[in-house]
Amino acid sequence: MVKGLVIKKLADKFWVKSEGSTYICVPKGTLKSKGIYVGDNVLFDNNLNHIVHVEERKSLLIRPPISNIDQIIIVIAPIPKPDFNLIDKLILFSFCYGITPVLCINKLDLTDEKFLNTIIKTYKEVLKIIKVSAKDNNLIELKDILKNKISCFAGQSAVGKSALTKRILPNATVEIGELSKIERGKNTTRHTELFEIDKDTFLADTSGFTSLDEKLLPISYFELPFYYPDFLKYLEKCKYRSCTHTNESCCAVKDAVKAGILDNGRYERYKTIFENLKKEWQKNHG
Ligand SMILES: Nc1nc2c(ncn2[C@@H]2O[C@H](COP(=O)(O)OP(=O)(O)OP(=O)(O)O)[C@@H](O)[C@H]2O)c(=O)[nH]1
Ligand SMILES: [Mg+2]
Ligand SMILES: [Zn+2]
Repeated sequence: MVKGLVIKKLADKFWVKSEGSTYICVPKGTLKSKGIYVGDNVLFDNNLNHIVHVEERKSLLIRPPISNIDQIIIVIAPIPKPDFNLIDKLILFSFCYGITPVLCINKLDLTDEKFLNTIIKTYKEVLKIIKVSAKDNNLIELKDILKNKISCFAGQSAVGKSALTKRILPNATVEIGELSKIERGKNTTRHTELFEIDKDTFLADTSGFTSLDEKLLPISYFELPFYYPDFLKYLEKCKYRSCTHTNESCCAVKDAVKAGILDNGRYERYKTIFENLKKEWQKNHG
């Protein structure tokens, strides 16, 4: 048996990398292909190309489907227009699974100050923000953030995840979409693939998506406030120690929203996620 890393999955086949070679494997009878993800560390028979065991995971994301990552690079751009609901949920999923989220504003060549300021104002207290352009060769900050970590790109279709991957890894076989295709709402990248940048540095390109179901979050509604770092510092000023910043009176978060210090859109999205999680909890707890 040999140890390897699953770097790509297509239909029922898995590309497993081990000591510089890549093996196309299938799972051994009892292992179901559905239970194996890109990012999994596996044991496999390198003669029969059978995966026989999947090691315990640090984490597993369903969207994008990848396991064991350290960092999720949420890519956004001025075109297509950002889906803030998706951004907030991706950030939440990252925090819930102990994965570091980074917000990467791409297509800097197409952005204006107003766009940048809105994003920075809303998210600067939440996560690290970097600005890049896949049209530019200078991606030092992004490359630096990737160093010695397993990262994956995530976000809407056509924001430039594959274009950035190609800039960082010129030899990677990734397809970059044409705008006509994007306008028809088609995904260019159709699978998740993990590329090796360096011995300890991996980057996954993934396919874009538009929605993320908060029901998949591994938390209950009353835990939600703790996953909003931008709200947390107000909690001690709220009247109630367990304030959820929804229906309570004398809430410092609500005051900060009213004063324009916290972004109203982000707060409204928080309330929606809170209500949906609460409904889910009530359903499961009679
Ligand atoms: N002007 C400009 N265009 C860019 C930039 N980055 C990507 N694009 C263009 O945006 C389009 C979409 O890029 P992709 O890399 O295919 O987008 P994606 O996020 O991988 O999309 P999916 O694979 O469908 O999820 C292409 O036409 C790219 O050339 C950028 O920094 N500036
Ligand atoms: Mg792509
Ligand atoms: Zn409050």
